[in-house]
Amino acid sequence: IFEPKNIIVTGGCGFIGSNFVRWVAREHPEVHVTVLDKLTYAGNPENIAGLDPERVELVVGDICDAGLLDELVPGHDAVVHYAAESHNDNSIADPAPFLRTNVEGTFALIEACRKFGVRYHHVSTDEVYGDLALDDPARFTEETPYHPSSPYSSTKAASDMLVRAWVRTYGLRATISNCSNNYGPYQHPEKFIPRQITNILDGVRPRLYGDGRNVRDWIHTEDHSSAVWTILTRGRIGETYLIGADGERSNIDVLRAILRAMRRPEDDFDWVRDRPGHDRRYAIDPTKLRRELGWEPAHTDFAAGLERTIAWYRDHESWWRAAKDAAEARYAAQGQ
Ligand code: NAD
Ligand code: TDX
Repeated sequence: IFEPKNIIVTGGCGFIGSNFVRWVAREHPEVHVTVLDKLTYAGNPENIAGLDPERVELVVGDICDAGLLDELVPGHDAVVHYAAESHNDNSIADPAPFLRTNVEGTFALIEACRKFGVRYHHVSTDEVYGDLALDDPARFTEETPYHPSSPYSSTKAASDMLVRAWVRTYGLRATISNCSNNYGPYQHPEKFIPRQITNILDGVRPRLYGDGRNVRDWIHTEDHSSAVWTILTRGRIGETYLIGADGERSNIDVLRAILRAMRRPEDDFDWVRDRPGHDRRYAIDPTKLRRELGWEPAHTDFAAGLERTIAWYRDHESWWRAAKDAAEARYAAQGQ
């Protein structure tokens, strides 16, 4: 068992990274966290506001900045890498920042970890495996071949491959996790669930892509955080672990659940242009993580998690308003 005392969390001002930072501050108060975040449109320091400044420190900077990493990484026992350009629709409109942050940024981090002998955990996505047919009983496992579809997922796949090569060639002490779709508070309003909740709060009809039958495997972000901590501290070096909580749902079912919970008619939404190359279905088989490391998700009641998420957005308009208006302007330009 690895007991880190001083960790760097990249992207710790984003949705999932900030959940991990708050989770560590709550569950492991003996650990010091240095957040390294560029504060792009998706990063918000409010996501980690109010935490003890003795235990959580924010460094604003770019993971691609090798000089900064040379200063920052020594003295830490682990880097947990969440920072990324994370939105598929943005990657279709303009892939360049995805290549830079997701591929070159990962390269800079693993080089720094190699140089200073630091443990590395790589946070990735199930989208690297491509998609499954709706009627296919199979789910993704650690053995599924890589087959990414979008500029976003292909850059995440490339970053995973770099990490695997650094493990094998240089003996980098690394683990990789590939998680399914997260939901919960602090998710950027460009993403499906918060976009529809905030549309309804604004009196705007939700927007469903294509035929709405695409399936995503939903997990609460708290469960993703506990899984990453489990893998960081007890995972075997060089291994990949899939993270999922048996949460497969079609987009139209999720949208109807949001509409019901917000007391709107179930057909009160608009069909819009489909996402080009739109993956049909994602599904995770989390057996390895459960059997080998004994991890279990705690937030498996999706309806209850959705209710709490809706309540959070209702109570935090000042957090999402500016980001929402900017995201909707981007969508309007794409006819979505
Ligand atoms: P997000 O877009 O909400 O946050 C990304 C964060 O990274 C932001 O704080 C941003 O400022 C920061 N960042 C971006 N480029 C940077 C750079 N060059 N240098 C430093 N910081 C930079 O993303 P998220 O949804 O929280 O996703 C976090 C990670 O989890 C990503 O690696 C993503 O691929 C992975 N992931 C996400 C999901 C999901 O459902 N959202 C599922 C599985 C895996
Ligand atoms: O307005 C919308 N209408 C709609 O039907 C939006 C924004 C999305 N969708 C659909 C597209 C997807 O099938 O909803 C589904 C979820 O969309 P996103 O929230 O954009 O997520 P997805 O593309 O599945 O990717 C997410 O999960 C895997 C994260 O954004 C990635 O970072 C993660 O790797």
